[in-house]
Amino acid sequence: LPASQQPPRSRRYSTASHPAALPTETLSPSPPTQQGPPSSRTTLSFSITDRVGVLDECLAALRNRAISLTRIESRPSRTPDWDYDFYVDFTADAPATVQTAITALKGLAKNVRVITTHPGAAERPTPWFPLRMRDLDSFADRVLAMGEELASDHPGATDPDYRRRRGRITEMAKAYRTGQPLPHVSYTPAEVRTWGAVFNQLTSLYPDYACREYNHLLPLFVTNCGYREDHIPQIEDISRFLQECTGFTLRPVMGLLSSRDFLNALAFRVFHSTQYIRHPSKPLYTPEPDVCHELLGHVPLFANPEFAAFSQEIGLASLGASDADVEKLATIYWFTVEYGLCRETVRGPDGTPQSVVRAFGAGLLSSFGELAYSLSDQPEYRAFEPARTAEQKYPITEYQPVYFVAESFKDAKEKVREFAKTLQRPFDVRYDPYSQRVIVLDSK
Ligand code: HBI
Ligand code: NLE
Ligand code: FE
Repeated sequence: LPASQQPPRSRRYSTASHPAALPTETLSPSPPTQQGPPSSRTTLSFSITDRVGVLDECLAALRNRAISLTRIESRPSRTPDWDYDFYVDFTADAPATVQTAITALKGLAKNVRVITTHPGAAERPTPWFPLRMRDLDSFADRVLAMGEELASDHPGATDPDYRRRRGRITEMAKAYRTGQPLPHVSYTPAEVRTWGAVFNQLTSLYPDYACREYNHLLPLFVTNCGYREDHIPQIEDISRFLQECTGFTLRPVMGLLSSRDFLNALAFRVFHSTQYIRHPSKPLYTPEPDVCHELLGHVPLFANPEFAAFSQEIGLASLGASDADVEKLATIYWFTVEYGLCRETVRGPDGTPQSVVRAFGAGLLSSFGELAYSLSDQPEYRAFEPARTAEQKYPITEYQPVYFVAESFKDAKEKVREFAKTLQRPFDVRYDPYSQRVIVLDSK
């Protein structure tokens, strides 16, 4: 509504700033941003024993320090006396002001507890993030053009037919919009041969190189989505099947997205999938995502409910995160979802249990060359520890010099979840699968 037609703002201190209380359109497309000069935001609770004027005295302790209340709620305490609990949100000009107000409140009220406080100096404008499924349409043409490093040594860079073919496939991805049927690609016999070579080599390694969860799921895709040596499955069929398993869906993409865009989509349980295939001259390793990497590397594990939930959590953590935090999440994603190794126990030939290292990262599960290399004695292994792993530099166009080994597939998921929770943001987010919207909860 234009400002002149908007209902008058509530004069009460209330939850009016809560997103659920606003018409949803006002939430989109911009998430909460800082207004005016930076100020610290605090949520605290306190209790009083009822007598005339006591709340007024408590609020005066805030008012006298030029602290502005943005919310106050009360409820009867669970005590036999006439006690009340209050929850307040407020903004103040500096953390020191908050401290003196808390000290004053402690002299007037009981159980003064700071629930959260965000120092103003650290506040930053929140980067844009998608709130509705169709906001993902804006990623369509925001791809990093075949990466500068890739261009020169990419085997397809000097093959005009290959480039033309890719151009036609990526045009369909660029034109795709939410709600439309996913583009169908009629692969040529030569493309199917490339797929077949990759498929046969990889499936011969999986029993001894891929993690147990992957080996459990792959046959489902043979049965339900036509994974075969002589057929490149269509993302439409895979997306429909994944949706029935875990609610994950695929969207076509022209190529590499920024880490932020790519991770943001995971919040919606959406995975961006390329549809073109690698150059036939180098079937065993390509630095870029292609249909082999997406379908053989990534897709099967999205049918695992826990892996799906874990992927979405990384996505939710990336929404509106600082550039530095997105970089950390992307690095952790790289060393788990893309290049993760894990330990597992298998029965040896004589039936005795033995501990082995297996691959669960998609970049390994789609590359015959790197899968074998990663489980040889050539690369360096380090224990997976998110806070440390997040700082590791890595090359993107060659085999990884360092891999991180998780105690188990499950352990990797749990550790990443814990890590994602430690990243600070002045709001929290939820995903509502019915409306396919992100809900922003203010004042975390
Ligand atoms: N874009 N299309 C696409 N596919 C990816 O796997 C991908 C990406 N952009 C960034 C990215 N991966 C990495 O930065 C991850 O570590 C997030
Ligand atoms: N190197 C992988 C492969 O050859 O399948 C692709 C990695 C994409 C990040
Ligand atoms: Fe990938």
